[in-house]
Amino acid sequence: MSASMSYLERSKLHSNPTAKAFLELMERKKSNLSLAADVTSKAALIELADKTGPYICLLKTHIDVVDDFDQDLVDQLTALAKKHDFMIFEDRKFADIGNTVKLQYSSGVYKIASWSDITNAHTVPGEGIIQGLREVGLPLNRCLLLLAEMSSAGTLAKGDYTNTTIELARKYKDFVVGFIAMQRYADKEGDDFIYMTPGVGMDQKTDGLGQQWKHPREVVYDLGCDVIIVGRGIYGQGRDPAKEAKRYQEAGWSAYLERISK
Ligand code: 5BU
Repeated sequence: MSASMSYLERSKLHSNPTAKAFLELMERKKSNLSLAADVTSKAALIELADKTGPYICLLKTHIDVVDDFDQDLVDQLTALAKKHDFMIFEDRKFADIGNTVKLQYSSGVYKIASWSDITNAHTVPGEGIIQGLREVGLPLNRCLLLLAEMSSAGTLAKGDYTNTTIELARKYKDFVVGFIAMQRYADKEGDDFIYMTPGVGMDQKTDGLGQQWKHPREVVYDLGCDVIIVGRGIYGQGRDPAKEAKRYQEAGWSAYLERISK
């Protein structure tokens, strides 16, 4: 697969049903924007998801930062996902041994596997983490992104670590559908990974805590990534989330159209 193929063309060739549905959704909605909804109350999260819903393909959550989390929040978010046609990605960044992540993914307060279409994991523990998550997620038609790189200054996820992560993704292709990455990597025969990139913002470069923001065009057109993940650029202080979401959707989509017509 090449960076110049459309999401729709890629969806036709993709073997993972959730990745296939996600690529179709992006094309149908003309959106490669994921909202990073890092707010701490249930009401704020629901309001933000509803306001930005028309413009996003993916709602990215950190469900453990919500003070008043309950099952009703999950029910409301999944109803909004249906209403606005987006998927849900719990950015859980699992990082433990296979047996533990199985429990963390399926059980506890959040029961992530029961509602989150996509989740992600570090590869620090080795391939057991993928095997554990896969045992829970595959029967539920879920899929996984591996953290191949991070957006933050001084990240240790680079070089050999990133290369080994890519090899692990190839080994578990039925469940691993892409990466959190800062660039598209060279494809091998049969690869079609979805590249999701955080650290995207049009108005500021850094947040003083290590985050580094790039322009959507740089991420999608220059670096070949598929999904821009935007948080504070959309809901930060003084911003109108619907207006900003529309602005990021347009920037991300026009960079994609430019890329596939290269
Ligand atoms: P921001 O407000 O646009 O900076 O939010 C970025 C989001 O992406 C936030 O939820 C982070 O936890 C998440 N993130 C990131 O910023 N960098 C990374 O490498 C990874 C996730 Br992985």
